[in-house]
Amino acid sequence: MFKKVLIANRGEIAVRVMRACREMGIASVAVYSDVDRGSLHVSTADEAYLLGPAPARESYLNVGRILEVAEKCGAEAIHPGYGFLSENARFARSCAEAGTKFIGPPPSAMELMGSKTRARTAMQVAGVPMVPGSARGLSIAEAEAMAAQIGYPVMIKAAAGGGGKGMRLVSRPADLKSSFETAQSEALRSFNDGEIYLEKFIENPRHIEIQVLGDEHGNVVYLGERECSVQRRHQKVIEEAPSAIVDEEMRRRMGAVAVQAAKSAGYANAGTVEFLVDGKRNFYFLEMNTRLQVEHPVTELVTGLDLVHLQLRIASGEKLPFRQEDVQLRGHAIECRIYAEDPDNNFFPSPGKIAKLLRPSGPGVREDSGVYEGWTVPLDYDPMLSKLIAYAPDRLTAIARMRRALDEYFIGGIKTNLPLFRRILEHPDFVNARIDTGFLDRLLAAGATSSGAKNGMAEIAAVSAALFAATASLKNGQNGASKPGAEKRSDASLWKRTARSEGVGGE
Ligand code: MV4
Repeated sequence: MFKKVLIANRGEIAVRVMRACREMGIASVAVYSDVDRGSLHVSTADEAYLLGPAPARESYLNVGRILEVAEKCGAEAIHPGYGFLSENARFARSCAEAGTKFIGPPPSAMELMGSKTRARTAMQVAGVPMVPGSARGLSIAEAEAMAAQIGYPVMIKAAAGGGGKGMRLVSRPADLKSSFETAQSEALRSFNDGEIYLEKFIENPRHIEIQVLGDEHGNVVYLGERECSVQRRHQKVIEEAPSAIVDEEMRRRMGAVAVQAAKSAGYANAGTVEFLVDGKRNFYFLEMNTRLQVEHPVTELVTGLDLVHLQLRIASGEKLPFRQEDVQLRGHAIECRIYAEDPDNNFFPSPGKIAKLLRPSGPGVREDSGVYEGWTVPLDYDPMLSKLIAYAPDRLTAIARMRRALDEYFIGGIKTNLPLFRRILEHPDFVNARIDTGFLDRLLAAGATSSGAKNGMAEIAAVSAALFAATASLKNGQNGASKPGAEKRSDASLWKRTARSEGVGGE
């Protein structure tokens, strides 16, 4: 096993990886930018080195400087976290050349999955179910012919894209040419690669992904699915495991496909195979993410595995310590991504000083955080503060637990999306697992967040009705402790409640 690992990231994921290192007796090395001197990941690490100025290009994306630090401090391996350099095959190659182990898949697998058309071709050959469409880049004329053949609406996508970038929905033949041209120039601008392909449009799909894990000896297992349909602008907001629509038989089929996809790509370490699932529960390969994902904790909670421990063991050459039949799913986990952003102002980033922080804990609650009270959230990076994860024996109890944990959570001094989660978790469609990738947009279109004083009577009635329905179905599930409408608590009333319980002394 490695004695020292450098974590080329910041925030909650850097802290998460350092915790695993500490548990395994591995020394951890933080790197940081000028504005991150006082960040939590710096004080969590055993050693820390300055990379450079705030802009990511000069700090967390600065390959030369990161490898120089690894060399100087004697780190044998680099964990890239997610984002930044995590899916950069050139970085993985540079690590190998510098004699430092990149904790992730082989660069060849990262390259293959980085090109959506190359990935589609390879996955098709491997027998992975695919949305009808092209397996390679197309000209406008070819796209028009293919769209006519598979039928409108179609989706135009950039081969170098992913995560929704450079994507266009085309509803009728008359729009194809201009959409193609827009998507192509956008792709050229963003990725310096204008390759465009086309797929049949799947309406209001669910986004369900399978976690895979492979060692460097050819063994690959799947660790169940994550339901990631609650998202906004291709940013996931809530994830859960398992998915309410995946039964054992569907899980086995999706898992077998994901393992096949990973094996045919020569994959090793942690990876995720993303699927679109249509209204008839048909699933189609979308893309493969070659990194540890933000939402990995929900899989950890339902499998009882520690994915970062396993990543470290795999990278150091160990075989997978269990077989597929040893993997058992138990209970239900839900994750909320807590952001410094203002849900009442179009989710505008809201960096600033965290003046007060009350964190949730107690049974079945995990908080993976990168912040502390008194810290100032910089405006230079993604404003995710923490992930709140609730775990319980079943979905409705996990929802109740998450609502309780959200009520305990108080982040003062900056705007956060906490009120949005309170709203989602009491929505009857969420409670009943009637979610697809359009769920959150529909909810947001229906009205302002519950914290706003601008709610009209109709909105209040709608919220009350939703609350009542949610509470009623929670009661049907199990605990009937709550009165309809009784659990609506604002940040302010939380403060009052806290003050009161402190006054009474230990409630
Ligand atoms: C699609 C689709 C419908 N049909 N492809 C969005 C992110 C990118 N990875 C692929 N995406 C989609 N591709 C076809 N053929 C709908 C989406 C999509 C989506 C996918 C996953 C999660 C959220 C989404 C939100 C809107 C659209």
